[in-house]
Amino acid sequence: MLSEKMEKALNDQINEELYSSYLYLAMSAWFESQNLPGCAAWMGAQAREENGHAMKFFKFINERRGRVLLKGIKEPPKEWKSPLAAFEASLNHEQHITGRIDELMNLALAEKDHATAAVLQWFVNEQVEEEAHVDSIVQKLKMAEKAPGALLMMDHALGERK
Ligand code: OFO
Repeated sequence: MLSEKMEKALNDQINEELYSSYLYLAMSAWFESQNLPGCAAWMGAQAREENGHAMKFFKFINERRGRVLLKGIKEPPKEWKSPLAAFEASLNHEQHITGRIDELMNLALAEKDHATAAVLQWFVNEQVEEEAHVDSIVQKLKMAEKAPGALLMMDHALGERK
């Protein structure tokens, strides 16, 4: 059984994950408008992955006989100054999510809720991977700013993401 406090915190995280998905979908739409289909595809894949994160929490709450309660999803931004600015915003967002996951883990440990802690451990590892991945794209985009043509090559490479 989930405590009431944990159930609410996990429901809030479903909303955070759905917002993440919405944010990356908005970035995908913006990249399409900038004629960067590879970046758009990368963000589209990211949006689907975030939806999967929301569903992991959704399934877990149900398995623990909790009640999933969905809330409204905040409107994401529509524009970014540059491809670099969009990926930097993505990195900031992932750092925010890491903070949220850490808080959830603190709560699970304080409540001695080992089942929830085990699920959260997957997210702790996932956040390390996500932050590292986005950060490496940010670093490459910084280098690409000084090399004409490099952005198009990066766009092509990012479009290879499955
Ligand atoms: Fe990007 O990891 Fe979920 O939110």
